[in-house]
Amino acid sequence: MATKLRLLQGGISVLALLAGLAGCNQDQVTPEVPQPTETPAQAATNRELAAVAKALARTLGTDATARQYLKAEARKKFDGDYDVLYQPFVAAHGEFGQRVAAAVAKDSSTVLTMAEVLSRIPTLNLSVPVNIEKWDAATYAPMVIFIPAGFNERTTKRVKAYDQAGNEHWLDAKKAPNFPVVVVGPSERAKLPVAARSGNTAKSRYAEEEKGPVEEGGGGGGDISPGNTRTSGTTGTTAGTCRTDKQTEFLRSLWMADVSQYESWFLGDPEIKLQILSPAGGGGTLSTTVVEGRYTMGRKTIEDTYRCDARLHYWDKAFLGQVLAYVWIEEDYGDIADVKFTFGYPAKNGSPSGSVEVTYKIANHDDEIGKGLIFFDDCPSQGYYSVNSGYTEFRWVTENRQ
Ligand SMILES: [Ca+2]
Ligand SMILES: [Ca+2]
Repeated sequence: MATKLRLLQGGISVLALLAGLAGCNQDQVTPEVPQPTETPAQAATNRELAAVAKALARTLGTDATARQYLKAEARKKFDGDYDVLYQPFVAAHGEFGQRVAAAVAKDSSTVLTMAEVLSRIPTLNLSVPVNIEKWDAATYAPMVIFIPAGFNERTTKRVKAYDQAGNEHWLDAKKAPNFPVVVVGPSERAKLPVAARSGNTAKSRYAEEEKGPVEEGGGGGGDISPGNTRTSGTTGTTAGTCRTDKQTEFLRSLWMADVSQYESWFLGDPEIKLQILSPAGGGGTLSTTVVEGRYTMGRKTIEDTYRCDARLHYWDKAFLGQVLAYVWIEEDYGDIADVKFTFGYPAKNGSPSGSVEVTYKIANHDDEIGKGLIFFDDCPSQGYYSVNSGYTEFRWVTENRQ
């Protein structure tokens, strides 16, 4: 998980927010609180991102046409969210890109050029995660925030925003403001690499692979929010008959108590990845990935119930065995590394205790929601599987059928 960030201290002036907004947003400027120390590398990255955010706020502030283009492009939701990749955008709006680059070059807090920033972050992304429909782009200059290196949904209390005059503001990291904000940072969804000349042809691994939600109608996969389940609380498993050998597993629904525990408002909708692994066997054989599924949905949808009918895998016990490991991740971005993990499990239903080992991939900024073992012969007693508790609880429902 990402290490924590000490937000840059010193010289911070909490100025009145933009005219017309000050009255309703005072409570969104949070008091200064001690933050964990950022590493020198994170501090350097944040200086670069701050220079880009400042340059964008300044340039957008003086260019109504660019604002209108940005709003129009974001509303296209090319990857399923209000995202616009920076390189294709400036390839189509060259003068805007040149002005941003000139503003970055003039900024004394960084020695990097915009071209160098883009070579390090080729999928640099602009998004308008909240209040885009309220945004009168012809007249309103939005503040711009950057996603700081070391950002962590659980611990970061506030994020820095710049207005068009270069003033700094602090926004609450937990609670979305009620005005539009432009967010700059690495894309959470685009595939690498993106060539500057490619036009707006970048692909999203989410837009391509998402299994759309389905209306409830026949079959399981019902509501799993606490208001709609028989009982709330932790879920156990009991020996049951929810599976038949040589049938297919489907993912029917997902639920989170509080999506902001895993994805802040300025990161838009959640990107949920499920990796199902067949554990390592004897003789040093490696674990193998059976399924790698990606699901995205509105923030409110998953806090209610996200219903889907996504095929996961065929379960033939003779081939896949009795147990599979589930790893749930909320994908952000970053460098990807292998994680080796050993799951222990107790004796149950007449079977002895044991342990299994799996190796899975996670990026250094991703949020691991949870992981656990799913046994063929164990069925969730509440009808759903669950990890964590309280605000961080996450539930899912599977169905085994022809
Ligand atoms: Ca996240
Ligand atoms: Ca997101």
